[in-house]
Amino acid sequence: MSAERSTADRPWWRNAVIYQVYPRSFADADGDGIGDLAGVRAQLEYLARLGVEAIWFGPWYPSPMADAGYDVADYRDVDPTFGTLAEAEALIGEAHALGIRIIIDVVPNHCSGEHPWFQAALADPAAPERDLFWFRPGKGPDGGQPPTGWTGNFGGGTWTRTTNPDGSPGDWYLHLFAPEQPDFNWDHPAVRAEFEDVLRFWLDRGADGIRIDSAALLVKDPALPEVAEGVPSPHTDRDEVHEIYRSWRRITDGYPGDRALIGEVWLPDRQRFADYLRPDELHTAFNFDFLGCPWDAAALRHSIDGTLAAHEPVGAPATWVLSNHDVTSHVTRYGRDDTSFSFAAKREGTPVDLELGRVRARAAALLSLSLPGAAYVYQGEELGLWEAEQIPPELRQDPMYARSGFVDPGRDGCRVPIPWSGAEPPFGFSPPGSADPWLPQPPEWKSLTAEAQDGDPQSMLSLYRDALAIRRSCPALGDGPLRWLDSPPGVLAFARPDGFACVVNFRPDPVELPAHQAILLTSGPLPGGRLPTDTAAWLRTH
Ligand code: TEU
Repeated sequence: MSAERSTADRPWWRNAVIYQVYPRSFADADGDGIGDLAGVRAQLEYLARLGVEAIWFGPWYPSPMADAGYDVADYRDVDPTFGTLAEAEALIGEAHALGIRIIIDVVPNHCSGEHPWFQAALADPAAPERDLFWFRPGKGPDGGQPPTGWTGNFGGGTWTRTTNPDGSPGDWYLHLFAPEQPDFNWDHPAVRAEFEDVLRFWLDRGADGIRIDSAALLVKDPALPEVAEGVPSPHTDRDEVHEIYRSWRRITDGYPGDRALIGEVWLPDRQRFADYLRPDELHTAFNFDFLGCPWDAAALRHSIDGTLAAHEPVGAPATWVLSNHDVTSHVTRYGRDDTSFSFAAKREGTPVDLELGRVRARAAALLSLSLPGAAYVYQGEELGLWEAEQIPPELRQDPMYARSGFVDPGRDGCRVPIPWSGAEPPFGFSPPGSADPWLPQPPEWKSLTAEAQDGDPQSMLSLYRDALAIRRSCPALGDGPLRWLDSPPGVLAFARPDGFACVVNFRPDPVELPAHQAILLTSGPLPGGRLPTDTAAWLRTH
């Protein structure tokens, strides 16, 4: 050990490799074509063998599934499609027995239109539940115009008009996402109290962390002004939102063990982003700057430096994310001409070289898994799954697709059920004789099943297993310092404590490896001992 303090005694969330399970698409045990908790329980050994330290579950709550479960009707139960609350409790216990932590997804910005509070609010314009949401009269002579002209996150407007019990047109209500997802009014103390209780509900059941959906959106300007350049947004990243997370931090701090609050905070301004990670607020947040970054040495170095510099003053660890259930798979992104990601330009259907994307995704895995902080692995990333761009329009389910007027392809292509085994769909996702998977799997995935990759030392699955095993045996990876090493333009090389180095070559020509004692792992072959284009190496330097 060097003088560096060991990371082994730091809280898990500063270092962990966290695997994102998207419950609908992970494993289907009951044969309805939709993943479930029994399916996850049957695959916990797979995740333990992969070597992840925590699992983040997407929402598993009762939901009409207008937004794949991000429309929650009951925050204290499990949807029958996925199983029961008792099964969730059993799953948490089984994961803990395997040394795996559990992170629950909490969706506080909005609920489902089927939530009892919203149903009560709709039923009677005089109901007190009305104040728990944003009901407002419309503009114009008949109130026929929405209260604001804001654009929703799924496209379209953010207000839907209600009908009064007598059949007359009524007030409008706010929804930053789909109309089936009414926004809560966080100025109301009952909303705050409710979510504090929901947090306790899951922390009491052993949750080690809470992933906070749309964390920057909760507070709105009650004056409801229009969005305008140069003034704070009326609905995103309001200063008042921080008080909510201070109260949540007081709750997690009151629990034994290290319970973590993890924010989904999409903000272009790194400083504003880091404000969420001040010592009395969230523990960590997803690093979407890195996710959206093109496959380019200078751009990635800029993103890494900017990330570390923003986190340093608040003392929070960075996180590294390549993919999730909202974005185009990075195998596909990295196989395109323009390798960046943004919601505004998803580029579906543009030419893609999947082999190139695969090679780069392998290098990206070694890069992201050796940077300081925690790292996320989205389910199927360890299999090298690419974006399913060929889903027929009539099978697409994401509300983003329809609400954008069928312009945005939506997010179904990164949510396709996992191929586990066998030579044809459903590839062991569901038991034999089941309903079709809720989204069709590309037949070409037969070479990407977990079974097909299991014994192959060159497979993506083996690369992830090997990388995670090395990371576990080297506690100095994860949280801690990073030092850039001298390298030619187009090569990223950095040292981590205790004699570890990572080198990634983005140049068109092979390069020599820096001085080293041993090669621990490479993302591809090293012809002539040199590091080829789009290849990464982990080295022991002393
Ligand atoms: O996503 C939130 C989200 O993607 C936005 O905050 C984002 O800034 C915007 O879409 C960019 O235009 C979360 C979930 O991850 C997603 O799956 C849900 O659909 C969404 O919240 C609503 O709950």
